[in-house]
Amino acid sequence: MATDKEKQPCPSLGLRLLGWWHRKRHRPLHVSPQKRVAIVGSPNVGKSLIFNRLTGVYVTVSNYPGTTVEVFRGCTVIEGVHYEIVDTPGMYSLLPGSEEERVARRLLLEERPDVVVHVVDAKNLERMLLLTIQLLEADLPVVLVLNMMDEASKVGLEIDTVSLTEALKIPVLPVVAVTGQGIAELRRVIHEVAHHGTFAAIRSKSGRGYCADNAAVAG
Ligand SMILES: Nc1nc2c(ncn2[C@@H]2O[C@H](COP(=O)(O)OP(=O)(O)OP(=O)(O)O)[C@@H](O)[C@H]2O)c(=O)[nH]1
Ligand SMILES: [Mg+2]
Repeated sequence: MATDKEKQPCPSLGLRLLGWWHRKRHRPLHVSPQKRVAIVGSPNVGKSLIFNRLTGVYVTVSNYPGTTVEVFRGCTVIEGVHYEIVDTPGMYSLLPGSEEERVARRLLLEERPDVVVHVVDAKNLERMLLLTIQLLEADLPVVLVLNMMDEASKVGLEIDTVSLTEALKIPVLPVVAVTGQGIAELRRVIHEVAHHGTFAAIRSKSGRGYCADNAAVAG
């Protein structure tokens, strides 16, 4: 007598091909990451949009251990290297205040990501640089993303990214997350920082130095 398994009809070639494609699409989630990237910044600056642009739609969501704070983890491959990207809860400061800030702080200081992408709203840059300084003081490999450059331009704001790169000694990138402008360059810089550090990333552009608008950095 046929078992239940034997009674099931053999899947068609189409279904088997669909299964193969599905496994292939999801494979990156099951590969252990070689490098880890954390996206940090104040609430509502576009962290999740940048996270989505970097990872696509396949993400896992879980509560951070011992908390009710949700942490999104996704992945991407840059030049053959597998990266885990973590979208952290909004934080104003590295000094823990809210539960979200405590989780973000632990993600940074305990997991020690290979790259920390600090996203700021370009319109409120000055106010948000405090966190950049704290991240640098914690000896984290920071890339500063000036997001919402479309809105900054609309109100006539011009940001001297060359001076900012020179002053902070980290890559500074203008991004418009809603259109995807600057994301390809962000991927390149993440890869560079993960492998060679922030200083090399600054200098890697055309061998003359890197900054957001492709101009040379002095020195
Ligand atoms: N105009 C403009 N709007 C943007 C840009 N990036 C993000 N936004 C908008 O800003 C809002 C917040 O974006 P999110 O990606 O949710 O921001 P977040 O930092 O993840 O916010 P929290 O998770 O609450 O901390 C959304 O309405 C986005 O559409 C940008 O480059 N330009
Ligand atoms: Mg978010």
